Amino acid sequence: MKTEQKRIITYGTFDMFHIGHLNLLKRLKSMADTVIVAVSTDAFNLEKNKKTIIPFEQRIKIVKSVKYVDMVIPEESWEQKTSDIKEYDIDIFAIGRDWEGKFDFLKDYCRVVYLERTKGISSTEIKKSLKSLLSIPQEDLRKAFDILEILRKDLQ
Ligand code: C2G
Repeated sequence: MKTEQKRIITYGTFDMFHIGHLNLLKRLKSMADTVIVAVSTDAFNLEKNKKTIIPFEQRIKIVKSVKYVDMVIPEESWEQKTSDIKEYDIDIFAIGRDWEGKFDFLKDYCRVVYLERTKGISSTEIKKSLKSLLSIPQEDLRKAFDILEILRKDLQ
């Protein structure tokens, strides 16, 4: 007998897509038949006080292309979760443990699961390491490029 098709939803910014995001989406696919991902719009990220590098149109395309994802929708507000769960007939709401307890009110509508995050990687960490490059003195950067130029010529 065919078991009922389970549908799961998650929400997130998914900026600078990395292995932490991929692990989460893979985990969702192991928990349900249909995986729906609501990707935060740039406007909603402003509301979340979250600065992003990659614009929404690109972030949602990247998430949609992940083989574990069946459908993507925009996340435009904090309030949309309840109506999304009803509209898309969701069985499980899942999100990383960094949100532990924040969405327990959704238990009235579906199962709520908080998943382990992947250690050692986050969009914030990536942005911090990119920013640290800016602290390298111009002179040192110039020397580095000069060396690279020499190496390039040698390799030709
Ligand atoms: N994540 C993870 N491991 C990491 C980094 C992120 O499992 N190393 C998970 C987060 O826990 C989240 C998802 O990947 O479930 C997306 O992470 P973010 O883009 O940082 O999502 P966030 O900005 O927290 O948005 O309404 C909910 C919010 O929109 C969640």
